[in-house]
Amino acid sequence: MYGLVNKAIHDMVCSQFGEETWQQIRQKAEIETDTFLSMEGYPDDVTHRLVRAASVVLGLSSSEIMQAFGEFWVTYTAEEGYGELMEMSGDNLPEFLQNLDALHARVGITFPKLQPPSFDCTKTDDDLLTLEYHSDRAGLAPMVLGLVKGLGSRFDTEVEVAQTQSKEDGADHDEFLIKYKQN
Ligand code: 1MF
Repeated sequence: MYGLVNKAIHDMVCSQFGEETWQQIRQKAEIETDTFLSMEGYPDDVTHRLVRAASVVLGLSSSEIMQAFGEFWVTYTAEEGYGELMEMSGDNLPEFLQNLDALHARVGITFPKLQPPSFDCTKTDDDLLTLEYHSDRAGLAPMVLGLVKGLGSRFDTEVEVAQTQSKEDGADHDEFLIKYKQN
């Protein structure tokens, strides 16, 4: 994944727990550098090692870390150079989720090493959405829970999100049910 992801993990840890905690996590993850280059591609393994190490050092599950990171990502990217991209992608939760593939297509034009996931969002009722998440990457479904919650905060929308299908349990893709209410 692009270094932007690892840089975001670094910035999240440092802002919430401080530099010393970051150094512990970095050492446990066996990572040599303190400066991830946003534009450079890194092996996915680097990100997974950071999540695992953070889980041990902070005493939280990997799933909790990934959810927190998903929430963080929404505000982080909006503030770190992708505000316009985020604004172009919708004014409310269902619209934004429907536009996620277009968002990644835009990023992919400039950054061809992007391996974008694909999201398929369907409105099943007034206040209900189903969200299919297709990714070549394994293990990131908990991050999607956080991303949806982060979008809820972004759009002042109350959300309840639950995973209803999991690739880990043999399903073809991950799927989420989202109940929402815009304030
Ligand atoms: O392949 C990748 O490197 C990659 C990185 C981040 C692919 C996708 C993403 C974003 N995505 C991460 C979780 C899913 C990963 C997967 O299943 O393969 C989150 C998508 C998302 C969902 C809900 C709401 C907002 C979301 O993201 C908005 C977004 C997406 C991508 C970028 C920014 C905001 C982005 C921008 C530039 C990038 C990489 C990602 O790379 C750079 C950065 C700086 C300079 C050059 C390239």
